Amino acid sequence: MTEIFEAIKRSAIRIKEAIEYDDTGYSDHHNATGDTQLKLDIKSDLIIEEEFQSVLSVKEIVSEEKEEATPLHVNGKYLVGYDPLDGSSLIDVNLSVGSIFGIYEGDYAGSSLKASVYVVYGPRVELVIATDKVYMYRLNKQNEFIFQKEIHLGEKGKLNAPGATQKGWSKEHKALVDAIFQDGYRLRYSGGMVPDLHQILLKGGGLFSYPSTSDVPKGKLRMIFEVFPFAFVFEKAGGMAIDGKNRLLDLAPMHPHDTTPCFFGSNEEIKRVLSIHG
Ligand code: AHM
Ligand code: MG
Repeated sequence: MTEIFEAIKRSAIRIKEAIEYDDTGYSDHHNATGDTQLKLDIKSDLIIEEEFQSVLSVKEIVSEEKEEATPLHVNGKYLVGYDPLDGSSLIDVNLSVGSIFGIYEGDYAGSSLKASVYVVYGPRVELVIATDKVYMYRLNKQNEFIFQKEIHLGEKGKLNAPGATQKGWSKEHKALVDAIFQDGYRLRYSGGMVPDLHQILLKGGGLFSYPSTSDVPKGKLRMIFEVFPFAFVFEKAGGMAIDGKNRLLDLAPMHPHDTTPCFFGSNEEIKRVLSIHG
């Protein structure tokens, strides 16, 4: 697994440079979900593919930016699902973005996830690895990721990050979000799931939701590349991650780009979601 983490670190350093200096414009291509790809989405995807090509333990990779999986090493043990540049439409307004990786064994079910990693490209570059615990690193001037601390969620937090188009929310969901704000929670939502979830993790807890809505009944966020990796991080940090009713890591996608409603948070907030959506 270490060689996979090292490849992710090398990719992150190259992607950081691309974000800082490359053209932020759109390409002429679309990804499997139909989004027009930025030149930076395509470049980040290529960087990661290149770095994994030399990692013999990687059997196959599947990216948010590609329709199908790409086989790499027949005798490899792991499958890696990744979103090379999540929230990339925020780059032109200079907000933080991220890369997300899920390291699976056997198939891409939530229960097959062995580790997950995410990188935040913000004022600083930070990398979080979840295995048995959740470890945070920060990039220094010499381009080394230096260990900072373990991440633990409190039982209850103070932040609320309610995603998706509000006019498509169900009545129950709207009532839940209103009630949470009434209890004094503060709104924190940038539109980038990596920095939004990183903030909740580092500030001790809260709730991030991307529910089912009238326009996207199965939510927007993809299981393999976004939802499962973060569900793993939240559970290992002492929190919970559900689709409203079920534990997210008990789900399995039928297709690489399948999405699901999702709620990530500390235990009190997720119990509250269960009492309404469950
Ligand atoms: P992307 O993978 O196309 O960048 O989309 C994913 C992003 C997440 O980072 C974020 O949480 C979500 O889309 C925001 O969506 P919305 O603006 O609908 O709340
Ligand atoms: Mg994404």
